[in-house]
Amino acid sequence: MRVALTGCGFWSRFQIAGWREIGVPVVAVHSRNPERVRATAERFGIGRAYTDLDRMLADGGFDVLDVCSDVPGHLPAVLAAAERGLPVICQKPLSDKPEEVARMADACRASGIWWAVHENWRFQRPFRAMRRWIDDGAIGVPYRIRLTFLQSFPVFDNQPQLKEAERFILSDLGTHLLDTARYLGGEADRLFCLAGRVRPDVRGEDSATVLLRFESGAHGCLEMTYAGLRERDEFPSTFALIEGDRGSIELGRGAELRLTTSRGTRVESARPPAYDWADPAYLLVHSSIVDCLLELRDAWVSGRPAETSGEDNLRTLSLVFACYESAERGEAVRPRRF
Ligand code: 89V
Repeated sequence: MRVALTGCGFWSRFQIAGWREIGVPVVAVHSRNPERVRATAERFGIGRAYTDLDRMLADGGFDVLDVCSDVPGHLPAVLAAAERGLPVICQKPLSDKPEEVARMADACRASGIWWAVHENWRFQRPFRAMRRWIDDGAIGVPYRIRLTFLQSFPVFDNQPQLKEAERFILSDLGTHLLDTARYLGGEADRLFCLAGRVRPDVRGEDSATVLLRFESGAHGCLEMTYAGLRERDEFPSTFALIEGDRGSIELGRGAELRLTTSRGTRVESARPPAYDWADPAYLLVHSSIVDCLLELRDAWVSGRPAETSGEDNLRTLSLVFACYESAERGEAVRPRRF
């Protein structure tokens, strides 16, 4: 498998390092910004650098296009790949606009390409361990899943575009949490969301609370903010509590998991490996890039849909857009399928 990558912003550095970590070469790189693409190519010793996406696609010599640009760049890149019948991986969220997501889905379905979303949150080590325990029946039948991401981390220092986004936390982070909620609890058929802007210097909503009803009957509760000020903050950790009829799993600071049943509490660390290319401030997230890419590579090589295939991710995005609709209407809504 050989990859071409478009987008040379903050995230691409870790994405390219992640591909290298699993032995997949990035053979060509594109950005409309000539300095950025030159710097990225030099940094990673990539021979082919382009400022024209169509040119890179026309030159070929790779199997998959990895779309690692800012959100507004996703639509044209995914459409261009679909038009050429080229398999494509796109960063989450595909878009913050349902009509753009529908266009991408239509184009990928019509061309019949293999398409996937780089949705790495659910690949964080603690969530994989939690899911194993649930599948093993360790806590019986889950009846409530709580995910909490309450941060004061200056996220805009590295990703200034998030400060200007009309749709912010539900689209950027809510996508991750809703996807992880699906991974842990299955599909949700109804939700209620409250969203608001706390910081006056941020354009979109920077705080949200979501109540979910899973098809299983379990309840979900997701809380997220970047406007937090707490004594024991820990970026980029999601804290979690899953309650079942025979026990519970708690995820706390330092990726520490606590499995409690009638026999007592078992404590286990789910700390990720510390890759030397990862930013220590983002370790949990950056290390999950590797596990996500491994799944994407294996899926592509064996010709099966990825765990986070485009089709699968549409279900997550249905929940994200349902959150915006619910917050606007002030009532519970059912997610609309793409
Ligand atoms: O992973 C992400 O999507 C990032 C961050 C965790 C900083 O929100 O944008």
